[in-house]
Amino acid sequence: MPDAQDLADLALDIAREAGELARRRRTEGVAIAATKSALADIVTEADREVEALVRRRLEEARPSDGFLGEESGAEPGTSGVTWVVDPIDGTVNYAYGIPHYAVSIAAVEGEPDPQRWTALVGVVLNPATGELFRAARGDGAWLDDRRLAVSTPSAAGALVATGFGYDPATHDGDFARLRRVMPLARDIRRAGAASLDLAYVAAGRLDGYFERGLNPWDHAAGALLVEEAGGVVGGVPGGRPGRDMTIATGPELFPRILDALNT
Ligand code: LIP
Repeated sequence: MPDAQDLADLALDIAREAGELARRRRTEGVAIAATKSALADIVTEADREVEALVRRRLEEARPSDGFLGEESGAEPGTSGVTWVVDPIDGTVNYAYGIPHYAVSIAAVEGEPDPQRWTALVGVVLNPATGELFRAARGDGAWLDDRRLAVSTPSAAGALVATGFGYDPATHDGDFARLRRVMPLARDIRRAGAASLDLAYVAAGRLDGYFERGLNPWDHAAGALLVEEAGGVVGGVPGGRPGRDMTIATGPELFPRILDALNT
């Protein structure tokens, strides 16, 4: 197995450079380059430029690794390690100038399939705040130099984050699931960046998070943060985080949210 600390050091260095580029482009003004799955699903020139930087740095450092990125797709490798990258997670926030977006970089071992891979390293950096969340398997989850731990909901209920798909046709189902979770919640948050929602669960800033429709690059790094902070991640019953559902909570809340989402 590759040395997770070496992978982590590389991911941190690249995330910092990529984050600075994203932050700088934001101050210069953001151009929408195209729409993808729906009119609301946008990609900016910065998304593409940041992913190209990450991909180039990884190819220079570890040319036999695989790559799976939101904007440039998949490239198989021969080393058994694949980098799963969302160059700017929270693209709509980024385009509107909301300082809540992240560079998300994960290194996984095995098949580049969220149902099968083993995440080794996860880094989530918010360039607007400078907060850098990181985890290496077996080494805990950290925010800068503070070790992270998931929370347990108070008697008032759980603070739960979620998100809604870009396709309006999916919203009825999303709202129905939200209605089923509400009895467990003191309140809901919808901040617009899955990787940061997951990082906040790891940090105890949220008691839980669930969302349908995520892509592998949205949850690859953040899910490892939650696990290394003592949390539980999952998807459909018996499954792992994936497009059908992603759930991340502390141990106490997980079965209750899973039950609410599947009754
Ligand atoms: C976003 C996620 C967010 C979700 C959005 C979108 P993007 O990723 O981070 O949680 O609700 O629909 O998928 O598109 O900004 O990389």
